[in-house]
Amino acid sequence: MKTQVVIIGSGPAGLLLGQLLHRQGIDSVILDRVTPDYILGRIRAGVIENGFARLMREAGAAARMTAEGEVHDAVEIAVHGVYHKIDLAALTGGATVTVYGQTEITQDLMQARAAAGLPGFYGAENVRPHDMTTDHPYVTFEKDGVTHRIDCDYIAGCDGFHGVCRPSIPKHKIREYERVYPFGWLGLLADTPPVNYELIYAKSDRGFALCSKRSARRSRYYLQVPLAEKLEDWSDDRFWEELKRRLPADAAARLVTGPSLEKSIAPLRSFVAEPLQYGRMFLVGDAGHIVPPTGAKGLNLAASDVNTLYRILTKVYGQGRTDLLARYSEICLRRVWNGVRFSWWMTDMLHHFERDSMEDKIRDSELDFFLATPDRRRILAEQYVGLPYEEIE
Ligand code: FAS
Ligand code: PHB
Repeated sequence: MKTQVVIIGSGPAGLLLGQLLHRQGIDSVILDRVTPDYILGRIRAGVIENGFARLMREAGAAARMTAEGEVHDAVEIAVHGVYHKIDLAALTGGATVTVYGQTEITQDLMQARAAAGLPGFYGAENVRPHDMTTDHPYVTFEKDGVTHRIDCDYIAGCDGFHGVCRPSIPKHKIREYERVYPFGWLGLLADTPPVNYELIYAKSDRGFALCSKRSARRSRYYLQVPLAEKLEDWSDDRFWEELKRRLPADAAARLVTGPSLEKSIAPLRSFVAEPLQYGRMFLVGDAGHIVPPTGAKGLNLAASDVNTLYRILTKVYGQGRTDLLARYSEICLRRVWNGVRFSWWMTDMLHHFERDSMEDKIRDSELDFFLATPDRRRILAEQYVGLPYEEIE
């Protein structure tokens, strides 16, 4: 088999890239080691920056997001029961975010790819990139006991944090930066009406909580829990009682509880690999970086990487601009590090690390400082809605 770009990973990054390349007449084959249903069963992100929404429209996969996504012009930060509204649109000259689940995005992109009849292999085992530093890289994989080879011009490593692409780069050619947090997020999805229209990021003496949603009928909640916490120790009732204790009184009083559709504990880490490329292989999204979800940046940084690679490859194939290939990592990393810093900052200010320690008191003071005036809230708002994408000249 031969194609122009092999995309390893059929999560949002791989699917969005494949769709955008297709719209420019660039062929790709997408590989994933699991099934589409398994990918759709992973409950993850919920907040989409405008840059991501624009790419979905450019990919021709935005109809449902436009119809069902909720445009939000504010978020609430509740500190020990007191609300502080972050008026995103007013503070940023009109920028907003869209609340629309990653599962829906992935489904929309899968349907768009299928409708275009683009090739791909799910259940692809032992996927391996080869000869990335030559002009003729290729990828091998096994399917139903048969080994396949796909020759290509470029490899897009969209295979997430636990994928095969980043580890295939020689250790002396890559540097990794990591910070692991001493807690995780226990998430719960339920078919109950959300407690609030705007998202609520709540800091309390008992720990952080987040009230989000997937629609007017489906809620998504998170609780900060110690890393050692076991999912089986968290009944639905225990989750709902703990959430009420971390929310402002009015929200706790009106919270509608119900049976969980999904519950999971996600560890929190900040991670960046540098550079995000090796020869003709490019790391995209979680394959190259991870952020704690407090800033709603993980999925959105994947989208900005996709934007950079898509625009570079369009100029390579359309104008012979192969000079741009060497700039992929540098361009992506500028926005990635901004996202890593913002996500760390939000996590640091809103979570409890060591109670009543000097560090915790300083965190409280930093949060109070940045919530105190519109100019300071603007610093948070501009990063939450997403910094602009860099032009590819
Ligand atoms: P993904 O991990 O989504 O997709 C990678 C794909 O590659 C997968 O389908 C996998 O099966 C495939 N793959 C892996 N290894 C392979 C191999 N060897 N061969 C073939 N295929 C392979 N972000 C937010 O903004 N907000 C959140 O609330 C949030 N919550 C999260 C919760 C969890 C538990 C996790 C893990 C992440 C969360 N994220 C959140 C971040 C998440 O949304 C990611 O940023 C997003 O999934 C990134 O998309 P991809 O880069 O496509 O990687
Ligand atoms: C979500 O809805 O899953 C979500 C929203 C905002 C975040 C993190 C997760 O910051």
